[in-house]
Order: sequence, then structure tokens, then C-alpha cells
Amino acid sequence: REMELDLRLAIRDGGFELYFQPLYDLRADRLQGFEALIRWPHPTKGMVSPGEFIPLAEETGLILPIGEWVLREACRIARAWPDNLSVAVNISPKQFLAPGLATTIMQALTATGLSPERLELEITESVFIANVEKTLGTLHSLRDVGVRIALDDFGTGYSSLSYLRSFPFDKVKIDRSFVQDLAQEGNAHAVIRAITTLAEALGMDTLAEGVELPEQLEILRREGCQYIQGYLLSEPIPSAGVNELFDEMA
Ligand code: G
Ligand code: G
Ligand code: MN
Ligand code: NA
Repeated sequence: REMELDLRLAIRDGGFELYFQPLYDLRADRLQGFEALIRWPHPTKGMVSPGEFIPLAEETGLILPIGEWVLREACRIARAWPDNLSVAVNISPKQFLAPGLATTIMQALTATGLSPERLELEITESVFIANVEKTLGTLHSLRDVGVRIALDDFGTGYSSLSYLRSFPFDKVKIDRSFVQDLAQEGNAHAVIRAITTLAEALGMDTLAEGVELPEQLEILRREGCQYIQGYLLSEPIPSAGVNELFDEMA
């Protein structure tokens, strides 16, 4: 397929870019760090969104070299940030289940000099479906490296609770579908409260994704959600934009 060939060329030629979206700590009232999100400025198609090419990359196995590049690049860029800021990197299911992930991560950390506690890996529940035992083994080996682990898109799978009990995630990222309903009256408040209460009891942080409205932020704060992310604060921005942000903050 044409798109597959283009992906191979982009891998060979360094044709990807990372954008960054702020993760904000409501309780401490400060920036926690940024989530790295890949972008593909395509020579003829313009900016291709990861929603369009990550599935193909997963299917073809090209996610492995792409994922290695993302890790290395995210660590390299974060190394230059103030050292109380972390970077979150999405790890796709095939990448997670491939052998040697812990080694790849250690190499990225060593090569860039980023300390492990500044790197957060985001995984989705779908990795558990493939093989629970193997997933737990990999998660523990990553924990041994010293990186933090977040469960992404929480609530979209079908048996999330059993995974929460099986592994001590550092953070649970509540899917934006729950946040969207927050501005209206209804059960969304109760769902957010239940997730934050449960996560807290299990010693995990909670982050709400897709926060777009001030009303949503206020409700999340009230319901005890510690971290937020969303267009209300900022869209994903290029690395140069992150540096401008630091200049403004200084
Ligand atoms: O960045 P959004 O704006 O378009 O991302 C769309 C989807 O692509 C999200 O589900 C996001 O998790 C995924 N995604 C973005 N960047 C990466 C990446 O570097 N690796 C993987 N595996 N997924 C990514
Ligand atoms: O699947 P994951 O949560 O890793 O991907 C994050 C996705 O959510 C990216 O595509 C990012 O651009 C998108 N996103 C981030 N903030 C918002 C928001 O406030 N509203 C919406 N609709 N999407 C968002
Ligand atoms: Mn994510
Ligand atoms: Na998510």
C-alpha cells in the first residue's frame, strides 16, 4: 500500500515530529509535564494525524521503529526542560507486547541522560486482553527501570476494574468521554467521583482528559481529580512552543 511505503520512507528520513500537550496538577497548581503526541507532516497530504497512521503502523509492525524514535526523541527533548517536569509517552499494544521494551527504554534514558522518574508510559487496557500474565511481567520490569506507568483512556474497556486491582499504576487517565458529559447535570459527576475515590484508595493519581470548559475543571477539582489535560489549557504544541511557554513563565 502507498501509505505503508510512505511510512517506511518517513522512518528512514526522520519525517516525524513530536507535539506536546500540558499536564496540569490542580492540587499543586503547577505544570506537571507534557504528553508527547506524534505528528506526520506528509510531503503531499499535509499533517497526517496519528489516528490515521498508528493503526497501519501497528498492523505492519512499523510501530516498533516509530515507537523507538518517539521514546528517544521525547526523552531528548524533555532532558532540556526544567527538571521538575515529566514527559508522558504513549506505548501501543504491539510495542508493549514485543520483547525488549524495558531494554529499549533503558537505552533511551541512558542515551539522553533523562532520569527515569521523569518518564511516564501510557498504556491502554487492550494490552491486558492479549495476555494478563505477560502484561504484568512487563509492567513489573518497567517499574524496576524506575519509570512511571499510567493507564490511558480509562473506562473505555470492558473490565477495567480487574486491571486496576492487578497492577499498581501510578496514574489513571480518565477517558474524555466521561469529562464531556460533566457540564450537564447527570451521572457523570458520580462516575468521576467513583473513579477518583477508587484510585485514591489504591494509591493511584487521577487525570481527566479532554477538559475543554472551565465548568468541567471546577467540577473535577471539587470531585478530587488531581490532574487535568485538554484544550482548555492548550492543544498539543510543537517543542518550540513549549520553550516559548517556559520563557513566558520565567
Ligand atoms: O494526538 P491525537 O491528537 O490526534 O492522537 C490520536 C491518537 O494517537 C491517540 O489515541 C494517541 O494516543 C495516539 N498517539 C499519539 N501519539 C502517539 C505515539 O507516539 N505513539 C502511539 N502509540 N500512539 C500515539
Ligand atoms: O488516546 P490519547 O488520550 O493518548 O490521545 C489524546 C488525544 O486527545 C489526542 O488526539 C489529543 O489531540 C486529543 N485531545 C487532547 N485534548 C483534547 C480536548 O480537550 N478535547 C478533545 N476533543 N480532544 C483532545
Ligand atoms: Mn495518551
Ligand atoms: Na487517552
